[in-house]
Amino acid sequence: MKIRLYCSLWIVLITQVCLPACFVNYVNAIYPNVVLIMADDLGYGDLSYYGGWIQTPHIDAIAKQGILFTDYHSNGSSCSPTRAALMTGRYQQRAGISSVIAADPEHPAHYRGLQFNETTIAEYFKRQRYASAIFGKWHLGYFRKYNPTHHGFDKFVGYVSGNIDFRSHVDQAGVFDWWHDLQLSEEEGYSTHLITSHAVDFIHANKRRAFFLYIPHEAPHYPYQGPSDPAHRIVGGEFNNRGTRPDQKEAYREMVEEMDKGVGEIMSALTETSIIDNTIVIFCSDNGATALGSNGTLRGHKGTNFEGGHRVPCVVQWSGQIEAGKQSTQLIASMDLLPSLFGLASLELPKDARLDGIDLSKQIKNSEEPVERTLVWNGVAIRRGRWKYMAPQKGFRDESLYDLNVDSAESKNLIEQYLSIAEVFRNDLALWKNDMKETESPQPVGPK
Ligand SMILES: [Ca+2]
Repeated sequence: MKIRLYCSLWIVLITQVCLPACFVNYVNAIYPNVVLIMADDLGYGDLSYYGGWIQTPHIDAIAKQGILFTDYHSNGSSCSPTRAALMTGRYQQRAGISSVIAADPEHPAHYRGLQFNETTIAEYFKRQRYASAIFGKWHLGYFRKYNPTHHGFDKFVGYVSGNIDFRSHVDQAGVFDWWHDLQLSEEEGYSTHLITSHAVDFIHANKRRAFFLYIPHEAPHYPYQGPSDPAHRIVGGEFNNRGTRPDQKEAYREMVEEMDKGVGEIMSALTETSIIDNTIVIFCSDNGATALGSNGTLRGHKGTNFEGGHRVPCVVQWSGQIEAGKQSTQLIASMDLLPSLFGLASLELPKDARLDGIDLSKQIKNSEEPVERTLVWNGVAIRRGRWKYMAPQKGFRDESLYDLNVDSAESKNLIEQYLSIAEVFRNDLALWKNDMKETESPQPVGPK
């Protein structure tokens, strides 16, 4: 009897104590961590490694150690749409988030958010027993019910609106907006520094298990405040959204430089914890730069469907797995990151995951030749191979067709010479719009 009792105790001890520990180590040894860092409104011509005007040695180092994409695109040309696509691996129109979720409670779009029929990248990773966290900007719903902790993230520190004062953490509607999970919470500090320090702490706390860490930075979105600038927004107050600095361009530079230092701290944390070789690090932007930043030689800026609105930097490092110093011309978008990360990690997505994004892990990891695919922006711009067709849209009454292989600046409208190509694209856009309309998640239009 006693022997049987001792045996039972040993079985309990082994299953309750040893197995979970063994399992955690097993997970860590096999599955890579993912660190996804995204800037806000950073343009194609802002970073030094893209030939830009701001020195960003730490982001450049990711490109030098890994692969740089010259034809990466944000799914949207503004914040919320790109984030919806990034989170779901699908066109943002399917989530009913085709435009920015507004800060103003008088605006119907204030009440929109990521609905619960959507499955997020954090939820897909969670099913694989990954730990997950988001530090920074959510912008997929103002209300508690839309909080990232309800969308697969174990931990959230940051803000739910489009931008906040970097010091007082007040949004542009004059509402305090700094959260720790589901609670509004005072925390002193420059938001770029806070985002970085929470990310570094998370890396140290989770170094022995697989994790998905999403770091959506505020920089260099307005208000234009450098790390030494004081707060200028107060709750319920009146203020200029863009800040008080007379030299806004210089503030913009400081903001990018400070974010770059933060990237360096995150890379150091991965090195100190000896998990750098088992971690995929991605740095990208959520849409093109405003007129204050630079989109290089590209036409247009944030909010437009020209390349300057959505062709943005993207670099990926996975030491020992991705050969250093590579470049790729693969046409790739925010919504491809979900399936590509699963491809890189050799993880299977559920069979019923109906993604629009495609697995480009072979182009990322093995520098395989680019594959041809079609991308659509806002239902009015469509790209396949070298060609980009633009339907008539706000500010542009005429259709246009550009050959991006020779004219990435979209300066020569070739539509009269290639009417048959335009006709194919016109039909493709009509089919795409019908598909989105049929599958679009309904969104609330008011408080109820
Ligand atoms: Ca943005």
